[in-house]
Amino acid sequence: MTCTGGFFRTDEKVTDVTIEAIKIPDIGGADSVEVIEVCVAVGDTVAAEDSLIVLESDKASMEVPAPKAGKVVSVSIAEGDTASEGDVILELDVAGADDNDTEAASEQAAEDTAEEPSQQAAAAPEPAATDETTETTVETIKVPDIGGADSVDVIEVSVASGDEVEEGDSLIVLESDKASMEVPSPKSGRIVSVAIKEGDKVVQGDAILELEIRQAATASAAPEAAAKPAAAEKAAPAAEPPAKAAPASPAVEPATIGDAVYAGPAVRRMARELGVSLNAVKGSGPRGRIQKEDLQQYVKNALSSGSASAGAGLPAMPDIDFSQFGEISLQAMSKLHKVTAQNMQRSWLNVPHVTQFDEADITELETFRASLKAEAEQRGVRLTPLAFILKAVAHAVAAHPKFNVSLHNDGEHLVQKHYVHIGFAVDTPAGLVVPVIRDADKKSVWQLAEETAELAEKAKSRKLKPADMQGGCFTVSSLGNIGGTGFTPIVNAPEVAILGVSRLQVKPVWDGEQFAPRKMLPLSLSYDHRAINGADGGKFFTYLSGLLSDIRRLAL
Ligand code: CAO
Repeated sequence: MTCTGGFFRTDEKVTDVTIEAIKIPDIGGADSVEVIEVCVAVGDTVAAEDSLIVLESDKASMEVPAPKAGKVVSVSIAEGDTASEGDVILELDVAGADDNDTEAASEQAAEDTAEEPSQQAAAAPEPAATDETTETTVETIKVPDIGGADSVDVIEVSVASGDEVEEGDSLIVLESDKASMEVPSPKSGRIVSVAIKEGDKVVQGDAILELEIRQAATASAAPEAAAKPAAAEKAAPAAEPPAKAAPASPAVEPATIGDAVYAGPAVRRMARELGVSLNAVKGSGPRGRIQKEDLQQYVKNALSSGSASAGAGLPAMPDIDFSQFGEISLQAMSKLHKVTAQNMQRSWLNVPHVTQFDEADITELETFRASLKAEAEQRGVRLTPLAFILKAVAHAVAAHPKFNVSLHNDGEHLVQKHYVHIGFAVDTPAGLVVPVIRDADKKSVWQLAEETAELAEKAKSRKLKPADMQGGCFTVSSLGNIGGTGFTPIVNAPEVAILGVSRLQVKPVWDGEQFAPRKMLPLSLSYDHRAINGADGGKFFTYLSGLLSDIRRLAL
């Protein structure tokens, strides 16, 4: 921020001019204003112009920059304090600071200390020794680009006629209903007249004031310039503000003045650095002002929820107080639930899903399964349709290598897998888990039934190891024991396909001569359209349905 740089006092030189007390500068006559942010801590190294604190009155916010580089030795001010001009902010060890910076700031400090701006202003109209070698011009300083905002309120006029201002000093403060913005002086000079007052509404290009600028005259130009009365200059077409004045104080981006955001310059800068849109951040400060902590919390939440919304530019969900509609209570999500939520969202946002539906006639399979009931009991195995489905899926995946890939992160390759590990979703009291059966294509239906039961039991008693849930190529999610006629499962990325199984229904199916009651198993196949196209999906699905309808084909 440049607008306050000229107001600094660095007049307490404690030890051998290396430690300087940095004080609150002229804050436009406000008696005491709230410190809403302290941007530095003891031990921090700051560069000249780094923000030290942010002040906020009920009308404007203002960042106080470091007048020079140095190391913060002590901080005398805390967030929530109220402060007035001259209060010590901190002590800065400037020993290691850049010499030029230090010298320039010390000179400025000496000038400031010796003479208050008003006294300077009183003396200014009569430049003594320089009269013969300077010329004066009068420029109209106009309202710069205010980010396309229609009209904004002038909430503060920081200068008066006769004032001397340095380049960068704040001239006025503008405020829309959501943001405040200081307009700095593009040049040093003396205020000739002020064209606006507090409470006015302005738009880009409106005249703010006329500034008399003294410049060293060249030998040839001097006489002509000296003869030119200031009034004539004033009557001349108003000069456009120099390029430097076009954007307002860089600490408050003009583009945000029309946005629904109320935040100080430091927060805005931090948001820019983090790539966060402040529109998505809820402010906890006075009048909904966004504080540094709000931004930090927002980023923390986005990271911990795996939310891609900030980066993907998706609008954030509104924060709703549900208690306004009735009684509520908050229940902590289990770790598993949170991990599942993250994985689901990541897949949902990353994978372009296609879901196809089909029904497999498993009448014969069910007859065969029923015929195995006694043997299953002997073996101590529960033989549900799932073991057959896993067997058929493993067979289909092995026969359709396009379903056994993952997309490489380089965006250039597919990772083709030459193993067939099939995962299956298990609903547990703690949440959803997906244990993986390794080399499912090489296992018998009995083995698959046994392993499924074993892994499901481990899942429910939370005894699965990470390795038990890794390496899957394809997932089966069966809600057959629960019900439903179909659902659209979310691909368990980095796998590229998943099969949803719903509850079988006995349906009348036309066999060419008559309707016959058949046991129809509703299936849904979701796949990543980046890896699998619709034709491949259709072929795989038809093949799988065929296997389930006639399991003798599994032997082929
Ligand atoms: N249609 C009709 N009946 C079915 C069926 C289907 N598609 N699938 C299973 N059944 C029957 C079984 O045959 C069994 O009945 P019998 O004992 O009479 O044979 C009964 O339903 C119960 O089966 P089960 O659930 O105990 O066993 P399973 O092998 O079918 O499934 C498991 C095991 C672990 C997958 C299952 O218990 C489970 O957790 N399913 C939930 C998966 C899930 O949550 N998916 C959603 C993920 S996305 O949110």
